[in-house]
Amino acid sequence: MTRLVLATANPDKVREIEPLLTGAGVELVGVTDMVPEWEVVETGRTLEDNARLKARAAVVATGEAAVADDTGLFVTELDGAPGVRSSRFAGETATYRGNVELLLDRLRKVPQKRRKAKFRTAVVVAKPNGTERTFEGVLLGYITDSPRGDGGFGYDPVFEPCGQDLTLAELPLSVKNTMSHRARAFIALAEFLMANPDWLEVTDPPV
Ligand code: ITT
Repeated sequence: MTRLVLATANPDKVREIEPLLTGAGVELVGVTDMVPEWEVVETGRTLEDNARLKARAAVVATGEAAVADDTGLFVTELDGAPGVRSSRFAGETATYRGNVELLLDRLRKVPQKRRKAKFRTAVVVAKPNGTERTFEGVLLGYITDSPRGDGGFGYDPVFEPCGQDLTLAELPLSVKNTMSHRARAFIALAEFLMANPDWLEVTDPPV
């Protein structure tokens, strides 16, 4: 097994990501288990920028290769909001519930067929020698009228993937992990690592 530091402060994500990388011979270690005070201010303009900021900050803090994801919910009717600001939609100290309430309020008069949305995840894996790779995953769906389900996290109770009549919070994690934005991005990373088994070990500077 090769060690890879997981650069997130969100335990809900750790639970989802772990099963996605086990098949690729990767042992994930949470950055906050190694450096408890680890924290990153997400100042990037894109999901990729923020994922890179988190991955690089974890490389600096631990001296090891690290992976991070940044995810946003993009709602068509709201011109792509909350997007990169998904965690802070209802304010700097917003809770999952506060964000969901604000979203439903903004869409209060919007009919079902205009409630299209997508989750997008950018994953960046970074090594101490400066080499990086980026992967992405997208999930299309609709925002429901009210929250349903108590699985998942964040906006899951109000997101119904296309072709489903259950929200992501009503689906078991094993099903969310076959289709989600985050699953698609991390499966792409797992496939890359399986095709390039020495990639994490190589320490030469990039050319
Ligand atoms: P880290 O930056 O420490 O990884 P975070 O919670 O800030 O944790 P993101 O910036 O990637 O993570 O995510 C922004 C918000 O988007 C997050 O707080 C959730 O509210 C929401 N979110 C992310 N992934 C989600 C998912 O799979 N389902 C529902 N909501 C999600």
